[in-house]
Amino acid sequence: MIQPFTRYRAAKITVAGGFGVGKTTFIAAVSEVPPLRTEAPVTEASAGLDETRDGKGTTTVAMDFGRITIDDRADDRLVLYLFGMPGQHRFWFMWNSVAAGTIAAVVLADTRRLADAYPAIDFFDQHRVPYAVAVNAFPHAGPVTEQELREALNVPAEVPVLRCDARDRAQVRDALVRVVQHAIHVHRATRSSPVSA
Ligand SMILES: Nc1nc2c(ncn2[C@@H]2O[C@H](COP(=O)(O)OP(=O)(O)OP(=O)(O)O)[C@@H](O)[C@H]2O)c(=O)[nH]1
Ligand SMILES: [Mg+2]
Repeated sequence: MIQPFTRYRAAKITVAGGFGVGKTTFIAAVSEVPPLRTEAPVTEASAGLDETRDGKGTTTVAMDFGRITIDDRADDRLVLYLFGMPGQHRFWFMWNSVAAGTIAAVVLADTRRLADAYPAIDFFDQHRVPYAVAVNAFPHAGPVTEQELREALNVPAEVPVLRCDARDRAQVRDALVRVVQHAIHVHRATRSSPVSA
């Protein structure tokens, strides 16, 4: 219960990355409210437009939304509002709207197709939004060291690169805490402003 003098803080976090990397899964794993999804079937009619991967039958066509309370002390509460980007190229025009006002982002990456993370990394670099890269745990992904990941993704040393199974609530929560800590550090150091639509 919120006490009379609870300090209530809220922040928007964006979850991005390539098609089918686990953005919708990541938000659903951790949300304390039923997540809002905008999934549509990948149909034959969209053959050649929609990508298909790992037998994935649906794709996000607008955004995902969820919420998690991170800091839940009696006098201080931090709630994160999670917005998931659509991964498919034809929906990238929505990224500005979905990310508007975000204080930080998680870019999900799959080691089998790291290059799919580049557009999201470029987007947050351009908008000066602090982000962490979370490498997802897909089967057959193979072992890759953090150094190899950093070189392949070309992210600077200060950007956190973590491992995170998007299906695991505790790992997703840890990734979010880490990106919030990183964002606080970056915002203090640079006084950067949120994305404007
Ligand atoms: N093994 C494994 N499967 C995962 C993991 N994360 C996601 N998946 C699976 O990958 C599939 C794609 O996940 P989605 O969450 O729909 O991916 P998305 O990034 O939202 O996809 P788009 O919105 O279409 O770009 C689902 O079947 C998930 O269960 C993971 O860490 N490990
Ligand atoms: Mg999705």
